[in-house]
Amino acid sequence: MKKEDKNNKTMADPMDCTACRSTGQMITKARKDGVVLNFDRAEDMKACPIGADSACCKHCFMGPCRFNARDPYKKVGVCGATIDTIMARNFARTVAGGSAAHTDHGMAMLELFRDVVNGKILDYEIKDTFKLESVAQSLDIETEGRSVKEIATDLYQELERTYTQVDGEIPFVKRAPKATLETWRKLGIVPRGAMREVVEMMHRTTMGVDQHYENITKQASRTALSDGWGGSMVSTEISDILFGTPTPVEVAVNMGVLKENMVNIIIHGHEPNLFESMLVSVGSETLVQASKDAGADGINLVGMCCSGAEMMSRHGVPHAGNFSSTEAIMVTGAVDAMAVDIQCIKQGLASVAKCYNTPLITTNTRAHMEGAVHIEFNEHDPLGCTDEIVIKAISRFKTRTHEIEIPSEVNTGVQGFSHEYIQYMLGGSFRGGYAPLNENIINGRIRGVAGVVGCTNPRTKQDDSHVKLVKELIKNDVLVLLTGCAQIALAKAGLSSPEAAHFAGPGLQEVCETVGMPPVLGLGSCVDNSRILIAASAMVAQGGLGDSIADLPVAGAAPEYMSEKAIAIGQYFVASGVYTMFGVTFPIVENTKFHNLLFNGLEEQGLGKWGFEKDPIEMARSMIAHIDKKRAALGIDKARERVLVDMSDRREL
Ligand code: NFS
Ligand code: SF4
Repeated sequence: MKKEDKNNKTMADPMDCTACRSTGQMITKARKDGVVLNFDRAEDMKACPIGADSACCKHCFMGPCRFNARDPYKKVGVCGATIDTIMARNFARTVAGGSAAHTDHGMAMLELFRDVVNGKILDYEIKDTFKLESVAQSLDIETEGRSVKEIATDLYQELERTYTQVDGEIPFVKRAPKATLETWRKLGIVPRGAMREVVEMMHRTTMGVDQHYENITKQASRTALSDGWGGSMVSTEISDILFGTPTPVEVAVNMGVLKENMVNIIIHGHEPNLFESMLVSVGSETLVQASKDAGADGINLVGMCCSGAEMMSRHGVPHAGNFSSTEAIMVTGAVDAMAVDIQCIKQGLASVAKCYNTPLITTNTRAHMEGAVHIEFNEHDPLGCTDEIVIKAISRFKTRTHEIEIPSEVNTGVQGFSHEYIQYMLGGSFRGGYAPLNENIINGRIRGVAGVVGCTNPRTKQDDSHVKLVKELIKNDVLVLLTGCAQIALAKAGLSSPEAAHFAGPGLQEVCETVGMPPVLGLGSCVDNSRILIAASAMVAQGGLGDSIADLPVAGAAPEYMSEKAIAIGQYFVASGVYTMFGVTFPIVENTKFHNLLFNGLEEQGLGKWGFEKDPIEMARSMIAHIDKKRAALGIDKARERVLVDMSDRREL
């Protein structure tokens, strides 16, 4: 349904923009207030059809060159580049961009770790020595009879190679199943060091260098693996060591976590250190008193997007919403400050913040924004920044002039399933391990495992595909692991509570009820997708489900993605052996050689493959069909007498 606004522009019905009721309520209010949000901008900005197909190149200034997707082989670029070269180069640069983001984030965490270990930074400490030891042991670092400082120093030196090494293999590929690692070695795609891979990827895709789509894609896999098994994995592991490994915690999610009578502060971004220090600041007696002196009942700290997902998992901090809601939430008028660091921070936030007199504060030296206030966050004096943010928020509370309208929705569920906890939860403390999961997969109670991850995107109805896809998967006894904005979508839909087990098929439901877990397990932020890789490796190591990740009855999806980082994640899952499906759009011309490589050829090389499907139910069916194919190859298909409810059954129902 479309309506016309006063300028005769058509506006989509808010409930066609989002499945999230509170966001829909704020879209309506924004229009009344004359405030433009991401949803309206998406209507206003038609996607360029040539770019959407990745059928153009601007890598040099003899171009830009563009192609007709209906007849892609009719032309070549001025340099002679074919459509396959051009699409592969564009894709590879997207992978490099996404990998660079995770890698730079991971490097920042590792740098922080180094300075905590050598005593230069005093505001943080190693919180999880158990995890420190287990990560060190996984890299063959001696832990017996050694001090925390000695182990941590060695671990730092070892992990630094993830980024800076120019030759050899990054440390964490040791954690991959042997057969998976052997496939990578055979194909020549074991990453050397993340910086080297990203730089080489950028070099190879500049004009006149690598002009074979297969060779470009190989380097794209190597670059992506340096993210998944490198940049991202180091980020997760170091963040756990410094701030604690998540264990299940009950958390409130949705815009209703804002409190009218409190000073509301939102942290949105990706690096957990800003948020960790913010927790300290909002706990300060002086600042709490200052908020009360201003007439508030106290300070209310909530998260959004991925840093929110990490803090929710580690500390149970309430989460106000995912990517598409970050502008909409300011329309409540109740946000007294929003502080951001890096990644997924829309520049549109600045103008919305201005409309509601909300201080928007950038904190990271790498990410300033016109129209925002910059208060630099420095790990040597973190509270200097975070205290000042609280003070700004209190003074905004004191001078609130806007009408406040906070949507009432609050959903509680359980979050914080780290790989370590899943292992403990399934096996109990004595027989901790993946044996019960594997047994339940082999006996057919659980059909397989799916990772559903990634963003929301205003070009598709917010949360809608996430929820439909996941409901269909669990109904068919597929256990779902979630991260990032996908995790928040499902939390808002009420699927994260153990009571949601009734949405699952009979087999999965039985397992959930026995263990007392929800049918979907939230693992944290996007860098925490590395936890899924580790879980998959643990399933292989446990035995009975093949030798490599490619043998497992698993699949992955990002049905509402928007970020380059999602493509990097998709490519590292594919290179790790997983069938990975994306929705919304895919930057490729179909029926080309490059298309065939991504969607078939990589699987023939022993890796996983890409899939694309806009309809979430169809997406679920493809994932389930793939899981069943893997079950058949493992010879465990007979164990499952329950069949998939197919389309004709559905119609009868
Ligand atoms: Ni992932 Fe996090 Fe969300 Fe997408 Fe952005 S917040 S790193 S990229 S939008 S899931
Ligand atoms: Fe055109 Fe080739 Fe230059 Fe790309 S690299 S813009 S295809 S001439």
